Amino acid sequence: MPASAGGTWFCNGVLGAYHQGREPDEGELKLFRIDRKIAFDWKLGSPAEGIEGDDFSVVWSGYLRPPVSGEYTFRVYSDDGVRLYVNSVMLIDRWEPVNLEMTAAKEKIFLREGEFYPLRLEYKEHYINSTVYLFWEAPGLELSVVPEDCFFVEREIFDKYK
Ligand SMILES: [Ca+2]
Repeated sequence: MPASAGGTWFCNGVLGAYHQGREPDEGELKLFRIDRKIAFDWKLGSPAEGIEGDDFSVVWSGYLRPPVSGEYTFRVYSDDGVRLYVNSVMLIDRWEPVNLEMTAAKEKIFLREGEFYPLRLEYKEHYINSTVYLFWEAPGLELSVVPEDCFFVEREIFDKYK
């Protein structure tokens, strides 16, 4: 459902910038698209047509809107590396290759129900499996994949890349 804050309208989703190459800054930008959530198991395959299944990277950006107020712990299950920023705080820095591992944030972060917090998740795949899931938990909120209705992007971005 669309929502507004500070005169800006938001729609559900998160913007994925897909690159061929392990480093988003150095790789070739192949595709922007709106993803509904960050929960992908591409296994040996490719995330999209025109992108090879090895040596790619994705930067997701948008907003999180928490369903409850409290101290959140984020976790990413991935293969390979990830860096997570919430409200511009770097919570996970695990950029080396990993094999299907859950990585917990170094610290908790307090988030208020119903507010929009900037999200940035950088992900890279070296080879073989490619997998990435974003989880959160908080008091009163069980450990779970962050659900679709808690991701937002500005409506202009949604309309351009949906
Ligand atoms: Ca891999």
